[in-house]
Formats: sequence, C-alpha cells, structure tokens
Amino acid sequence: MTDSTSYVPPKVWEWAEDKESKFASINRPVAGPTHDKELPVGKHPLQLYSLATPNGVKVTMLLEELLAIGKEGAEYDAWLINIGEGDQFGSGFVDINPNSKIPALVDHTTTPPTRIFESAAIMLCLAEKFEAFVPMQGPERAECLSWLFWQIGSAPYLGGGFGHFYAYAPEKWEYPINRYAMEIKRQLDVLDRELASKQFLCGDEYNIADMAVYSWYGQLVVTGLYDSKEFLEVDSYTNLVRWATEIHNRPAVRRGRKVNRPSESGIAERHDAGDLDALEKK
Ligand SMILES: N[C@@H](CCC(=O)N[C@@H](CS)C(=O)NCC(=O)O)C(=O)O
Repeated sequence: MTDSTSYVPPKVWEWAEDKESKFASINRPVAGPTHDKELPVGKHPLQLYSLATPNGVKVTMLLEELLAIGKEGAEYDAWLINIGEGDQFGSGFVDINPNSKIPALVDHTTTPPTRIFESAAIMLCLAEKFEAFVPMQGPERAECLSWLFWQIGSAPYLGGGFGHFYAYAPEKWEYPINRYAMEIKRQLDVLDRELASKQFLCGDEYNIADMAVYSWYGQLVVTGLYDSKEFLEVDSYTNLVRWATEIHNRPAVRRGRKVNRPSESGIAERHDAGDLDALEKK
C-alpha cells in the first residue's frame, strides 16, 4: 500500500478552490445558476440539451431507435451543453434541471411544455410515450425497471469512483483505485453471469435497460472507457462482450453515439436526420 498523507479533516469542511484540477471550473459545493442564459428551442416536439457522455448517449440512442422503427413524433433537436465550459449552470438549463447535469429534455407536445431530467426518467417517459422498448406490464416490466435502476445506482461507482481515480485524479492512489476496481469487476461479473443464458438483459427483447447498461458497461468493454480494458481484463467477460458488441453495432446506436459530440466523429448539434446522414457519408 502506498503512503497515505497525514490529512486530518477539520471540524467543519471548507471549500479550498483547486485551480489545478481538471474539473476546477465546474466543481463547486452549491447549486443554482452562475449566469443568465436562455436555452435555444428548435422546430421539433422534443428538445434535448446534452453531451455525448455515457449518460447523454443513452437518450440519443433511444431517440434514434424510436425513429428507426418509424415513430415520427420522436423527431428532436439536440443542443450541445458543454459541461467543461459550465453550460449546465446557465439559468435556462437550471430551470429544466435544478441538478445541473446532462441530459435534460423538454417535451413541447404538452401545454405548458414538460421538463424531464435524469437519464432513466427521460428514457422511461419516452419509451412509455411511444409504447416501445419497454414492457408495459407484468414480470417483464419489473425486470426491465430493475436493470434500468441498477444502472443508475451502479454507474457512479464506475464513472465517479473508478474512472475518476484511475484516469483523472492528479495522482494514482492505490486505496481508491483498489476499492473501485474491485467493485467494477464485481459489477462486470454480475452482468456476465446474467448474460450467459440470455440474448439481452431481460431475455429475447432489446429494451431501454440494455441501452442504459450498454452506454456505461457496454462502452467500457467495447471501446475501453478510461483506457482501462487491460487493467480490468474486460475481455474475460465473454458474455458481456458478446452482448455489448451486438448493441454497439446497431445502426441506431451508432447514430446515437455521434449526437452532441463536437469532434470529427460526431456532430455538436442535431436538428434533422440529414445531419447524421451527412456525417456517415464523409
Ligand atoms: N444520474 C444522472 C447523472 C448525470 C450526470 O452525472 N451527468 C454528467 C455528465 S455524464 C454531468 O452533467 N456533469 C456535469 C457536472 O457535474 O457539473 C443521470 O443519469 O442523468
């Protein structure tokens, strides 16, 4: 075990602003807006404000899957919220998500428009609205919601825990890396055992639980989030890799991953199916 520092917590915690940290410009111990900024509104019924992180991609995957099966009401404008620049603290965004995290969606088919925040809430509301990718009743629905909520409870250990200490913290500390690597390998084993006998998490039908879990754990084993494929020996979870690869290669999933991704492999904003078609032709 590496040496720990001799840090003794003070009686009352104080915010020591760390200007060096990768997240210095966005980490703060209070909520609420930092500046006035209205959100843009496009022409479609659904307005998404997001970024192509695993939490953001879940929603664009679902929207692209809905469009792929002909649900025209799922047409959407996707606006970029650059969390590195602090866009999540603009007054308009805080109005639709007081928690200042992407993704957030506004459904303009209701009067007044309905705001939805938290990725799983957005997925469930959309799947129910379009009666697709969620079983509407019975044990199948219970199983789907169980895995959907499992993802929301588990992924902070992967991103905020393992990913933070393995990839982003200013130094490599053995204690937190061990603690979170152990938990992530346990979670990967949970999924691998479950997928040994099933095509998808809930059986034969692909649904929002697969999309949500894929966006974190599937991307981890296929593309290697945090450059950790070797460290976590992700290839040893063969059932998980088989399931993740199948989802990764779905056309709608490929499209969804590119939305709100300001880079050569993606588009910063999406206002029309043609925006993604043009990118695929490049
Ligand atoms: N439980 C939330 C988590 C959302 C979340 O953590 N979003 C991150 C990006 S992946 C974010 O917006 N971070 C900005 C910040 O923390 O200021 C969900 O599933 O929607």
